Parts: sequence; structure tokens; C-alpha cells
Amino acid sequence: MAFYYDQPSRTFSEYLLIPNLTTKACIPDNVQLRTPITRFRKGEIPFLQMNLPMTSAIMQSVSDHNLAIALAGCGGISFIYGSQSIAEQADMISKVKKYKAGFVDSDSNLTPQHTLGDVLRLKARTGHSTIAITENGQSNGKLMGIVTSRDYRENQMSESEPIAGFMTPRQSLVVAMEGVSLAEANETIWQHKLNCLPVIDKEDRLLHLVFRKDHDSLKEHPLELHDSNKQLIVGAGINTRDYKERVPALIEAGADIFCIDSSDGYSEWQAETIRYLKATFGERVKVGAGNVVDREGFLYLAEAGADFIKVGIGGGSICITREQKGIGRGQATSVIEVAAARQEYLDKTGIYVPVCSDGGIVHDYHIVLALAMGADFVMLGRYFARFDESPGRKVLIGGSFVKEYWGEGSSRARNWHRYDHHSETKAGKLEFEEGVDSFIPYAGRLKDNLDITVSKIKSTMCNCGALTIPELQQKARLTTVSSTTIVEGGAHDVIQKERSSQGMAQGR
Ligand code: RVP
Repeated sequence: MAFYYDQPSRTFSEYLLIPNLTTKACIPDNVQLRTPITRFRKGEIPFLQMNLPMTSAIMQSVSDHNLAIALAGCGGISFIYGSQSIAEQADMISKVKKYKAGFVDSDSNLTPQHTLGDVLRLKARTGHSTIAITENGQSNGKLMGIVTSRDYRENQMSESEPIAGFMTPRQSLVVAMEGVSLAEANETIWQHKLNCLPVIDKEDRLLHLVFRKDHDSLKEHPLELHDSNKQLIVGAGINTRDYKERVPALIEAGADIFCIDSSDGYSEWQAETIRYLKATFGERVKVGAGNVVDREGFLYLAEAGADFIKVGIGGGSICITREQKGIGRGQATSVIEVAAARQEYLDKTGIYVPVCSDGGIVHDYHIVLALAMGADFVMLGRYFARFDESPGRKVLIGGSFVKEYWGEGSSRARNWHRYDHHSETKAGKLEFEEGVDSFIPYAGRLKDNLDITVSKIKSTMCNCGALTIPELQQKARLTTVSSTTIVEGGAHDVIQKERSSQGMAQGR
């Protein structure tokens, strides 16, 4: 006979936190959000920790190299999506690892033979007025000169005029040599009153541009997450089919941590993948697994050696798995049960396996609830897809800007690895969709939004009398709420004037 659970499963919106005593030491400035992401023996220091309990979803519309750079700058980790070729994914990983704050790859490049018309069209497309002129028109070609809007008069010169005739040529440019530090580059920019300093190698090939406005980027990112070489930390999504080829290529590109990406992780393929990777590359390869929603799923992947375990089926904003297949579980109930299983595993083995709550975060306070319920960090898709740094297109609809956001189970993503069960007949195609293609309100820069979210998280933690995530997990008191309590929690019985957008970063 089938097994029936006594209680319905619940979502985050069905819970609230009850405040504990807030001591005078409990102020947001004293809260720190450092959290482990890899398994560790009790009492030892985890191999990898984050400065922010947030990761970005393994999705085409969320985690590319640009978002990964922005998020690592704020202390979290992106998992670059695996639903692309191995070479493309490795390229994104290496872009993150090679990134140096303040040193940008030139995205606007032409040759001396191009014309003023080409300059104007490129400027209109990218919005950038500094154009590197290289021998072959590539961002790493031999530097021949620079064009900025100071070099031409738009309406008084012929559009057919070759760039060679009006660019600032290489011999008149102040440049810096490979290996220059950001502090030295900024000093040169300051001394020569430059807007942009090209960095070149011994053969005169262009490596980077340093812009005057990036002067403060280090001060802006005190929580930046980097490795011992000062390179940003980045993760990568993998699947249970081509990992034998994909993982070595991604290690070579510099990936710091992997996560097996699947809508249902309680499977022999995941255990096999983890065991193969650990046996082949040793403990230095870190692999998260999932997704699971119960004790059994967690214990199975923990036994297999997963470094962290991801929780959630069907709760994602673009996910229709529950509608299509009738599997899944309320996100809050899943996290609570998995966190209890993690404690059971810790008591038995002395090993702590971090838990990630993945999907279904609608409001900022849901993040604190997930942490209070035992998650060590969360994974978010919709939240990050709204920002400038995400890969989706920004579109104007009905007078408002929106961004594109599509599920990995939508036919647009064509990520059949995430959803198939190694069926040979089905391989290479999706028979039905488990996700949708959508628009979400555009929200601006990642850092601006994250600052508001983090200040809300810290403020709630102070209400709960907790200065760290483990303290929150230990002290939190949670209550379920009735539907009328939820109504009481919003503004009610008033005629509301327009609300400021500040502090509503997470609103739907
Ligand atoms: P959300 O943050 O609510 O947008 O959810 C993101 C999560 O949804 C992802 O991390 C992943 O677990 C899940 N997902 C991604 N694609 C799909 C789908 O197409 N069904 N679901």
C-alpha cells in the first residue's frame, strides 16, 4: 500500500519568525553571513566558504560569466550553466578566472581601415565611446590606436573617412605593460589625466583597458570571494552523462566547484557520477548534488560523497514540474526535513554536509526563513535574472523594462540532460516541457539590489538575536500562519499612496 504523509507540505509564505531577545550587540554591522559550501568534519575548517549565503541558478538565463563575476564580487558563487557545449562552458569559466577588477577586455574593436561610419554604428550598438583600434580588429590584436568621441566631429566629417586618418595613434598613447597592478594603472591614469589606459604585452598586443571610473571597484567589493591566487571563485553545472569529458575540461579552465544539475537527484546516476569524480580526481574535486526533497534522498547523496546537497522540486518560479508530472514538495517542508537528516548524518558520522535551498524564493525574507530552517545557503534564479549582469535580453513592454527568463526545462533551453532518465529513445530531445519562457521586471544592477536584500537579512537576524547563520539555525523560533494572518501582514484597511521602490527589490 502506498505511504501517506500525515501533514500537507508547506511553502515559505506559510511561516513567520518569532523575535528573540535582541541584545545591544545584535546590530546589523555585527552580523556576518559567512557559510560553508563543502562538507567538513566537525571542528575542522570547510575547504570552501562563501561570504554571502547566495548562489545563482544553473540556468542559461541566469549564470554566465558576467553574472558570476558580479556575484563573486559580492561574496557568493554562480554555477555557470552546463546546457551548452563543453568548450563554451569552459570559456565562460576561464573568463571569470582571468577577470581582474578594473581590467576589462575591450568589447569595441575595429581596424585602421574601418571608417567613421563603422565607429558611429558600433558606438550606437554598444553604447561605449572608447574603441580600440587593432591590426586585426580583435580585442587582443596588435594595438594601432584608440578612438574616442574627442577624435572626430560627427557632422563635419565624411562617414567614409578611414579611422587611420583621425585615431589617436599608438605612438601618442600612454600605455601600461602586462603585469601592472590596478594601483599602478590608476596612478598612471591620474598623472596623465587619462580616461582610459590600454594594457599591452611585449609584442604590443592589447590585453585590457583600465578605465578611470573603475578606480573604486576594490573598495566597492569588501566581501569579494577569491582563491589563493586572487582569482574569483566560480562553480559549474554538470550532468550525469558527459561528466567524464566535461569535468576535466572545466577543471583545466579553473572551475572551483561543481554541481550535478537535475530536477530529481535521488538517482543511481548521481551516486555513480560523484563516486567516479572522487575516485578519478580525489577529494580536491568538490561536487554538489541534487535536487532532493526528503530524508532518504539526502542520506543517499551524502553517503555517495556529495559535498553539498540541493533541495527543491517544482518550486522554481518558471517550473511546471508539479503540474506536468505530479512530483514535488512544498519548499519549506523539504528544507526542514532535509536539515533534520543532515543533523542525523552529522551525529552518526561527524561530517557536516551543507544544504542549499533551491528555487521558490519570492521575497527577501524567504531567504532568512530558509536559513533559519537549516539551509546553509540558497540558490536563486528569478532574483538574479532581473539584473543588468544576467544574460537575458532587456525589453521595453508597456512602458516598463523587463528581462527574459526561461526555465531549463523549457523547449527554449533544450536542456534534456536535466530532465531525462538516461532513456536511449528520448536522448537528445525533450518530450514535454517542465519549464516556461517568461518576462520578469528589470531591476538594475546586481550590487544595488543585493545591498538591500542583505540589509533585510541582517536586520531580521538581529530580531532573532542571531549574529551568524549557525546561531540563527540554533535559536530560530518559527510559526505557521493562517491565511488571515498573511492578509494582516500586508498593508490593509488603508488607501495606500504610491510606495517607494526602495526596499521592494524582491517584490513580484
Ligand atoms: P527561482 O529562483 O524560483 O526562479 O527558481 C530557480 C530554480 O528553478 C533553479 O535553480 C532550478 O532548480 C529550477 N528550475 C530551472 N529550470 C526549471 C524548469 O524549467 N522547470 N526549474
